[in-house]
Amino acid sequence: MTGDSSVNFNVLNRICKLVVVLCFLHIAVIFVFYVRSMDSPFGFRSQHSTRNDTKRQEAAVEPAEQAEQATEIKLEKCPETSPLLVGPLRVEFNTHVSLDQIKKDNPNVQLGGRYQPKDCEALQKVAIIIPFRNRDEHLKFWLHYLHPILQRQQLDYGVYIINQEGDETFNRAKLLNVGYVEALKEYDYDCFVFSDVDLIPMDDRNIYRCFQQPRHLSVSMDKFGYRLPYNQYFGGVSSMSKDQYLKINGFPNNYWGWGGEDDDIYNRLSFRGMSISRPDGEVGKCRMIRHDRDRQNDPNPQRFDRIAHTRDTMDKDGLNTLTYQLVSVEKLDLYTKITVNVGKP
Ligand code: UDH
Ligand code: NGS
Repeated sequence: MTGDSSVNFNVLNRICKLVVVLCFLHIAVIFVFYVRSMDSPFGFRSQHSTRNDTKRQEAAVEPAEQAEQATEIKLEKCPETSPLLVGPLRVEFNTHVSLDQIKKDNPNVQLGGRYQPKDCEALQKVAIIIPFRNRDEHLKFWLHYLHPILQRQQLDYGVYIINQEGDETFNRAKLLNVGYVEALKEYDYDCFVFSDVDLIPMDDRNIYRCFQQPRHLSVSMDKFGYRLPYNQYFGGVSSMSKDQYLKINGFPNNYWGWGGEDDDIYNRLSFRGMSISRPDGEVGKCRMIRHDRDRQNDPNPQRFDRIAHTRDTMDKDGLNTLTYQLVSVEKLDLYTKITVNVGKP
């Protein structure tokens, strides 16, 4: 063997050793990264982890990682028809209900009357807006019946009681406008259900959500013999998407006292080319809690004149002219109470 060839052999030998070492190093690095990418002790994670599994994982990791996982584990959308619905319901108002009991019966309702389904992502984010003054007994019945129904409907919802401060004439439509604005300050709602406090649905298939067209939900009330009182009737309970509500400049602010504001809203919708969607008469059955006429809510003598001029007034009176003084926002166990001074006629 010549001197030159022995030098070449040594160089080749060293290069081979270096390549082998580099290969081992490479494999080691890959192995370390592989192990670090696992988050269970056995390096195995199911794609379809259950809600409980998710909770256990969250408990075991640091907050920063939790945030990362929250975006990673996305719930599936809820089905179009909730499997939890039961259909017709018995609704009666002769028993006593207490807020404590309602709270116990609805442990998954969060502070402020908020709820989100646990196992799926709700199809809509619904703010339920209730105009209110001195109707605490009715509100208890409403909460008692509606919280379980809304949860079975798999909605991501919040309940907003818009309480008119003082003794001035009541203004239902203006309170509803306030509810729309205040609810949106809190959450990115895409649907608004406007409900009187004394109306309870008798079938949970009457879904408190929004539809392609504005929806009238209280279509067959006991007090009207389970029929519509007239075709254009839009009072009681209705729903509108944000887009539908914005198209009509919200509701009128200048209907003080009882009557006509719901007809004005109906006019607004039809002048903007929308039609009314309704559940069928069976699903749309509901009961009203009987009561006397409220103080400071006498029939408004101007209502007929006002509804005759909706076309001219709707762009000049509504969401774009809404003014009010916010008095308080209280996050209670079963609802958010927003007290407001809406002024006087
Ligand atoms: N509302 C209050 N407080 C009031 C007035 C109205 O909370 O003082 C709210 C409440 O949500 C009610 C809604 O506004 O359900 C509509 O009230 P309304 O007076 O326009 O309608 P309602 O059908 O009563 O409740 C109509 C008068 C009934 C007279 C019955 C006489 N037997
Ligand atoms: C109409 C009112 C509506 C009211 C409806 C039902 O006459 O505001 O009766 O009232 N329209 C006018 O007065 C112009 S109820 O029987 O529920 O008290 O919603």
